[in-house]
Amino acid sequence: MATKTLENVTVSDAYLALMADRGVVYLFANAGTDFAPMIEALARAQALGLPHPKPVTCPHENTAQHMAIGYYLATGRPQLTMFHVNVGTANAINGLLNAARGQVPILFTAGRTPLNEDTLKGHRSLDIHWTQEMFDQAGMTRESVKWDYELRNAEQLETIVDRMIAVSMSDPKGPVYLSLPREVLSLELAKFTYTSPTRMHPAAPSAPSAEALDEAASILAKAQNPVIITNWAGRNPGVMPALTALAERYAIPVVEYRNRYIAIPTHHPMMAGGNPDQFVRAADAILVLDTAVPWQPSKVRPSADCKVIHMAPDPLYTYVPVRGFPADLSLACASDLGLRMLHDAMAEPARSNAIRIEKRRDECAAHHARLEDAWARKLAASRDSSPISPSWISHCINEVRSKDAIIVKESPLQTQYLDVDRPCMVLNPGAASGLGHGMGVALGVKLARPDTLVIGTEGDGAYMYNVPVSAHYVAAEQQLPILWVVFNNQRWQAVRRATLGINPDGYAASSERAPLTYFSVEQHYEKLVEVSGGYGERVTESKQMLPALERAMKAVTVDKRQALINVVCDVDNNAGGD
Ligand SMILES: Cc1ncc(C[n+]2csc(CCOP(=O)(O)OP(=O)(O)O)c2C)c(N)n1
Repeated sequence: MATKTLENVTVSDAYLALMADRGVVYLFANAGTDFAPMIEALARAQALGLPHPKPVTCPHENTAQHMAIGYYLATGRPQLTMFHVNVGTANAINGLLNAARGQVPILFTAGRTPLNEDTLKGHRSLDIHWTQEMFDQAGMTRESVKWDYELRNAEQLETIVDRMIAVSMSDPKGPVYLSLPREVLSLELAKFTYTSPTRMHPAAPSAPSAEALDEAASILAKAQNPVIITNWAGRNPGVMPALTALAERYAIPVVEYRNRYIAIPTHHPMMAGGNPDQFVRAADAILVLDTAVPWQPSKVRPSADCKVIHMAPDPLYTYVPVRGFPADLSLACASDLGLRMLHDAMAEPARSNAIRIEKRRDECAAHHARLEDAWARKLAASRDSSPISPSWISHCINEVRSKDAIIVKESPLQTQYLDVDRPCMVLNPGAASGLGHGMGVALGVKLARPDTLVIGTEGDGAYMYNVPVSAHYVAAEQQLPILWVVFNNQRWQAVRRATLGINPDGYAASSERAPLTYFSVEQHYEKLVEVSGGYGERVTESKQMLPALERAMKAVTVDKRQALINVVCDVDNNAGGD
């Protein structure tokens, strides 16, 4: 067993060395007085050129948590964040909820108010060290983390760091929380020895049992009208090739209902759009792939004899208290692995259904052609519309982007106009819909992939939740030239839509200005990016859209500055509400 030894270090020094040894590259942080020993350790590591996670100063916790999510999505590695005691933890909880519901492994840490009033190095020295103390600081996070702990001493440091990483990276992945008391971080150690490389690895992904797999394969292979419904599966980069191959071979339509990631290419004939209703009604077999909510039970239900199969790392979504979708069979596995196994297992039972499968192939292609036709008609109508339509903005973004661009969606962006053809090209990781996720995610992706064009799309409401001054600051400081596009419809359309959904003929419906759903001050978001040296433009007419995007692209790709296009636009009239 190989070991490494550090001499004359603090627990903070040892902690940073361990994290670096375990492959943690960045520390996304927002500091406070609790960080004093950690900052000293970071400064020491920098001065002496020792391995350590590189600190990224995030002026707001929301930026840090979501950068961690973005960096994870681009690398598949666990990410480290650290915040100021209870108050920093509180500000970071929106990001925690998105990470938890999106199964993102974040090592979410925070300082802990000094425990001692006047003894031990690191003891209390400010009034806040009393007023910020809580009986159970981790309690704030407990419903959304897989594991939490408070570091007690140096002896357990290696076990705790390794356990955090192994737990968070095991399926279903998710955040863990560690609080770090100032006295423990300040402890001085003559010697610290640890195992390197680590001997504690995450659990290998699970696979369905042979019996369950055969049963699922038989149901899907023999079905007359099967459908696959997904919205999150595309977050696993292995899903798009596996799903496309399975859907193609057995001619099964794939509905991407309220898709946060995209699991099948836009123009694939088995891509059946975003509305599951007609498919659910007609289905005799449904595969719900990594999807917590496959349809709205108040709108549609499968027939009584339709078999419903769920496949996901946690197919029962045990974190949701109430979820009553039928589940004749639930396969707990990584979705790409499960799909590949299913593909092979369906070959034999599908033989007897070959005629129906071939007929279905034509039906799916015809359905897809109708979708393409409707998308094209909508786009043609939006080309010159005033105010600018979200379809036109989406199309123009697709026109100017480079082939390898990654697009982050926290906006009414219409993904059917993006010609998606590869995994994880579009990311919408606000799994809990905690708004304020898009900009941090875009920053994290760009940090991991500096040579890739990253486009962050924001609704105007969403943009403000991002604490944009914080996000633009990080973009400038870390030299992350991102193209930002704000869909500025001067309202919270999703909230308005939900209001009308409950009372279609009510007072709110009869007013364009129902309380708490609109912004009445003309907002010049293009000026906000200038605060951090970025390029900003405001666009109000459709024909300005492409030239403005081209100028912004030049700022991003040639001048290496972030750029923001503030597009004053219409509401998106075919999006679902959050
Ligand atoms: C942190 C947080 N607060 C409030 C909400 C509720 N909410 C959902 S969508 C939405 C409006 C978003 O506005 P915008 O980004 O402009 O998009 P639009 O709805 O206009 O398309 C709000 C306020 C939320 N999801 N998250």
